Amino acid sequence: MSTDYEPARRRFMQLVGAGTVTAMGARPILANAGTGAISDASSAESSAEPGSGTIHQFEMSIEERMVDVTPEFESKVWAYNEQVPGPLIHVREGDTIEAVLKNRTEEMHSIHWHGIPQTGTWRSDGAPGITEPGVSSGSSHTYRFTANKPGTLWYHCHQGVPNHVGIRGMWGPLIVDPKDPIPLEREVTKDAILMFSGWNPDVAKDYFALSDPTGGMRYFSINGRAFPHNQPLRVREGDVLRLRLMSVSADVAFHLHGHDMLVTHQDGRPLNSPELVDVVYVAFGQRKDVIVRMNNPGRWPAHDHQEHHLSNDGKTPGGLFFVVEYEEIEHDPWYYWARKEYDPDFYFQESLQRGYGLIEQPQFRGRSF
Ligand SMILES: [Cu+2]
Repeated sequence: MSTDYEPARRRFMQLVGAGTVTAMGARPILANAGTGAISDASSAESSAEPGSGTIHQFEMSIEERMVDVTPEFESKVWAYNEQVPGPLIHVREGDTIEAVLKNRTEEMHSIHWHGIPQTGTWRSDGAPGITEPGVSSGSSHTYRFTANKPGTLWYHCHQGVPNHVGIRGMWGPLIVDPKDPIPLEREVTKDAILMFSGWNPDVAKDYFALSDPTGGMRYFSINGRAFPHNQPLRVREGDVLRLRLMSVSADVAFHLHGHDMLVTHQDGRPLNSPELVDVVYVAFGQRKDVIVRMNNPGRWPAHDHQEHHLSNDGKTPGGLFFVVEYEEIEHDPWYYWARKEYDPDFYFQESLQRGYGLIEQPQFRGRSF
């Protein structure tokens, strides 16, 4: 099997085996340190509490931005750290997160840490009017909690959810590496995050036109971009591919051609009976992890099987569709993406290898307007 990098988890397990879990081993490499992200692990030794993991301290902001879902369709968003999806937050089970959220928009927002039980820290659950007053325009709020549930989690605003989460991009991935991964997880050579959401072109330029704009969704995207404006996912024969499928505001009946997928985790937890499937349904808010042995070289469509998610406002092909490309297969000149400029981090493949803390993806930044 050929691997061009060591999965972060395997690296971590090696460190555990060697008894050298130190601040240096956990030091995150930030994709961009220019927008308020604080490197956490450099101070881990001084801030570690007995019996707890590393403390990750970082700042997050919310900004008004415009994003291109396709070259023909742009939408106003409220973007965590200027980007949609929001930045990757990657920690280990038992680590503590201390996030300072600064709201630079006119509207009230919050962060709900979806999947975190908030044991003893219910005031950090991020539900305005219930667990906190809400983070109003110009103010800031600190969330502090322990990531005591592992797996594929996510974070999102909990104010005006149908608008803010539904079509305004207020969501991002929260990956908590388990203390005790299942054996197959340790074999993974390529790890990818896919977040599925919808967009409403009728109200894209008016933040406040509808409190619930979800009924008019006519664009659908993976990590904020609709086909063909999204990206292929490249693998090599012998790779063990993990897809972390996350339904944000579009459910998905996900189908990968040419391979069966083993559904190993649901909502972060390993399943007692993993199932080998060729379609996997992911309900709203749900996450399912599938692990696929890449043993069938070719160029393979991967897509939602709900046809109404496969157009860009009626124009096909579009929506929740992409291609898994084996590197061994040369691009035919007639291939749809034959001359596509490749982004190797579109599915967070590289960001997931960058260590721990808050890790930004500059390619997902929206623009000012
Ligand atoms: Cu919000």
